[in-house]
Amino acid sequence: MLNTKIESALNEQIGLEGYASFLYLAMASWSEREGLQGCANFLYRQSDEEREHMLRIFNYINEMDGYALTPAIAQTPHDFGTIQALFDKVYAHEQKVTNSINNLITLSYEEKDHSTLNFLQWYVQEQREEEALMRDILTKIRLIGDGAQSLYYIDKELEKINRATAAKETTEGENT
Ligand code: OFO
Repeated sequence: MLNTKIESALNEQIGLEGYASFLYLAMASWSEREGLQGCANFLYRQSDEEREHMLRIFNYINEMDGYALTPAIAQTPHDFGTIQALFDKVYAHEQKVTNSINNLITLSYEEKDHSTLNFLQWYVQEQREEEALMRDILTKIRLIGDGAQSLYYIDKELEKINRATAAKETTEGENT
């Protein structure tokens, strides 16, 4: 059973994961329109992943006899300027999500909710990996350069990262 403070904090987290899913979907669409199919594929997959993160919390709340609520999703931006600006935004959002997970963990400690503490450990690792991945992408973009002629190489690099990430997820899925 969840206390109401934890239940509503988890429902807020659903909103953040849901927004991330829509934000990455908007970014995928923008990338596709810019002819950056590798970036688009990466972002479509990230968007699906965020939806799964959202559903994981949904299932947990209801399993714990709480009530998972569908969130209101704010309108995402539709114009991202440059690929570097886009990934700066992704990284900033991931940091925001990490912060929110940390606050949830602090609350779970305060409320002595060991089940939720245990449940949130998966997100701690996930956020660490996602932040590292986004930093890695930003470093590559800086190294390759953000100019028009560099975009082709950035896109190829993103396609490679996308394939590697998808393969890693498949392996992890088979082991859980
Ligand atoms: Fe849900 O992991 Fe990123 O935000």
